[in-house]
Amino acid sequence: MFIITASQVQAQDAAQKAKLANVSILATGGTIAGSGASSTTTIGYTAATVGVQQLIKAVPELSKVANVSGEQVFQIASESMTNDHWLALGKRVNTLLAQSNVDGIVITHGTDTLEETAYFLNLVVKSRKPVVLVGAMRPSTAMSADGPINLYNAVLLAADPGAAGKGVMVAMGDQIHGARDVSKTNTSTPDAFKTLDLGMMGYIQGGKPYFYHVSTRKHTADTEFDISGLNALPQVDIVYGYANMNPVALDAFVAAGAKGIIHAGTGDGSLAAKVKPALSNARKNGTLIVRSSRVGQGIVARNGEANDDELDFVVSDTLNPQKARILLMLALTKTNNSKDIQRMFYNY
Ligand code: DAS
Repeated sequence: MFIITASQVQAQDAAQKAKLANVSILATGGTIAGSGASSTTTIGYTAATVGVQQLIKAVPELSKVANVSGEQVFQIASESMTNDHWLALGKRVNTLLAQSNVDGIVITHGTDTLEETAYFLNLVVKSRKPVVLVGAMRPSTAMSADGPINLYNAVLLAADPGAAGKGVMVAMGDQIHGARDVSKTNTSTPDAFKTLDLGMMGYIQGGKPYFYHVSTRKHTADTEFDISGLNALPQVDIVYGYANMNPVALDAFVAAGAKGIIHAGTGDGSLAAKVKPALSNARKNGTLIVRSSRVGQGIVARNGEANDDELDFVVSDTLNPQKARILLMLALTKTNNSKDIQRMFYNY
């Protein structure tokens, strides 16, 4: 009969742990940490109520794919995420990734602004180690909650050496998306996160990631942006284009001190006749203007729907308005030169 002693079991456990990657889970709130009145409550629940240790305890399988540690950095619904939250999170991520005992990071997050936090981190993380954002479309108390499997997939992705150097990723619904091009495309269904025209990165299947695409744009270790010395980001606001639009919102943002404006225009970033003079005046008074589009897919072409050279505007390329705002905020921490900023929109 083969008898194994307690110390041999401990030695085996230690050997097993030594083989696994160390993944830090940073929890910020959201539906993945949400709870509802019953198992059929998939709307009208409360986001950001379940703590990080409970999230980890609910998925015991995590210990088979990584040595995980949990940290509650915030506990908010992500529609209330602010620049201050982003700066604190970005600095914490960079501090942890600089440690040799941290191999990857998973951030649990609300889905409403998950794509924005992911893109912000894609521009400020100074490491090639994997950073994966994950959320859920159903609260933890719901029947067929997607949070546990999404968290399991996110941790195994962050623990996988093949995930290094690919930029910040989003793991939702068994899919791997790149931070730059993913967006939430549905208010409530579990398949809400999609990378439409530009293609998602791959799948997570049977406990393994499979990669098919990587971004051609600069990110993470190649970034020129540094938030280590920043305590605030320049104010940049978004005006939304629509039929019968007027310049009231634009004028109010400029009067309130916005350093940049993202114009989420109709079509190819078109400017309504009533709004163009106000945009041009704002630019002449020093506000940086970026022409983006409400459409969500496609290139906003320079000198297409407006003479950007003459107006001294920047175009957002394929970045949606909410991501263009993030890049412009970081760009304005380095320069006010519109040509240099346009280069950044073609690089990131
Ligand atoms: N309010 C949403 C948020 O926190 C809930 C969610 O989908 O995560 O983003």
